Amino acid sequence: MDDTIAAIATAMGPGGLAVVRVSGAESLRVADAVFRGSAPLARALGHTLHHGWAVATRDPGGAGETRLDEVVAAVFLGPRSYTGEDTVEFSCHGGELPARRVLGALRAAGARLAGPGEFTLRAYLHGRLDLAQAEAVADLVHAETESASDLALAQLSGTLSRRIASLEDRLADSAAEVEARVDFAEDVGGIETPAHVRDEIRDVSDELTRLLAGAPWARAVREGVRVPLVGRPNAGKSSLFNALLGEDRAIVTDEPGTTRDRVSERLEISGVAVTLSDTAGVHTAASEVEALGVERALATLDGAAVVLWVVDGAAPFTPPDQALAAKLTGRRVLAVLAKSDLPAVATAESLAWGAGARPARVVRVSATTGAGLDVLREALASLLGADQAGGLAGAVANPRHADSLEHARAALVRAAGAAAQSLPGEIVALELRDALAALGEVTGRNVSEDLLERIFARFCIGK
Ligand SMILES: Nc1nc2c(ncn2[C@@H]2O[C@H](COP(=O)(O)OP(=O)(O)O)[C@@H](O)[C@H]2O)c(=O)[nH]1
Ligand SMILES: [Mg+2]
Repeated sequence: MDDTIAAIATAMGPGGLAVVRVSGAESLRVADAVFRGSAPLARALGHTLHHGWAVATRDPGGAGETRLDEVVAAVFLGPRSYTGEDTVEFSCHGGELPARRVLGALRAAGARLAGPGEFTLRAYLHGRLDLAQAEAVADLVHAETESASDLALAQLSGTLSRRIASLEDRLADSAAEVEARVDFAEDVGGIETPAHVRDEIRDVSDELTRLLAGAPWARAVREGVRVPLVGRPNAGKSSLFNALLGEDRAIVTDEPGTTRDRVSERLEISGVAVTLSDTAGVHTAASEVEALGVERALATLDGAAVVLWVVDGAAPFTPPDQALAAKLTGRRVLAVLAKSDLPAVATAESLAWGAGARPARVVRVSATTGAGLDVLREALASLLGADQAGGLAGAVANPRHADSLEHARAALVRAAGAAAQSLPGEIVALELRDALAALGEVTGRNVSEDLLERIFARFCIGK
């Protein structure tokens, strides 16, 4: 962390501006080797802008300079900078070459090319952001809906971190108290865990339960979900796909088996980026191309958040429908009785499964009239967890965080059990320390190098 790093912070390609960032103990010296303005940047105050030229030395002897670009240098002095270190940001003209050449000159002057997320990693290592906040930076960059962006901003501003940190503080107090009683067992009345500590353990555990209840929805908002439509040929999948997208995208015909490959489109449902995929009808395929489509349709089920099982509501429910139903066992299924504008033949009762599983919801829709589409969208959102979620501020969107909180909660359940059975205080304390360590994986009070590496590998270079 002692060296000085540099990278292009903006996306490559033609554009208005391109920003090259330098950070580290030597960043002002390195920047001055490249910058020609009215005064050296080393003399600048923090949070100031300086117009000038970026130059490259023409030969190793240092005789003569070539102008690379006209730039504005922004100087931030540590610790009041993004990374916490002295930082210079050169705003270059947009396009790849000016920024690339300025970066080259900075490297020639001694800066090292930054790795992915290394500026943010430094912000974390210097205590400018905790780990959950640093991860929110990447979430913000990757957000595809306004809700995902709001969620990331709330996490970046520390809403989740504060909730977890306060739980950490409370558990640390409880653990210290239990440990003190163990150490001075004779003085403070034996091994009983006091009632107020037991209450505290239960309260913290309840708070974790509340946080985790909203986690599936928050994750759906953060990452988006995949929702495949499956069903027999002619059930009305492509029509529904089009109706949900509000445009004609997939081919609709009267001839069964026309959709031979899947067609995917993005849409937004209650702030979640949903990748909807229309698939070939699942049945015994007549041709080879079709068989391939059917195979792919079944493959899309893996990793799908919810499967939309489309059944022709205007036709009898048949053994092939039943066969498909069996393939859906164990998935989270939203059944759609399509063509509700026609007289109903198949009903919610007809959707009897073979192997014990049942659709979570059944909704009647008509792609032709649009009836039921809103109910379908709502049912989908509620299956994704919208019902359990409170607000998105302070929500647990990152599965890594959810795993750690789950771990902490399990340890607290064990701690409460041990306390209830009047087991030795050492055991209660051990479980409390385990819970604390798990919470520390979220805020970063307890993380390995390895974990940090994995987290920051997701970042862009220059962030
Ligand atoms: N009346 C009515 N017909 C529909 C509706 N949805 C689909 N269809 C018709 O059912 C047939 C098959 O539809 P399609 O979407 O291609 O089914 P897929 O094979 O499951 O993709 C076509 O003739 C559609 O016009 C609907 O909501 N109402
Ligand atoms: Mg189709």
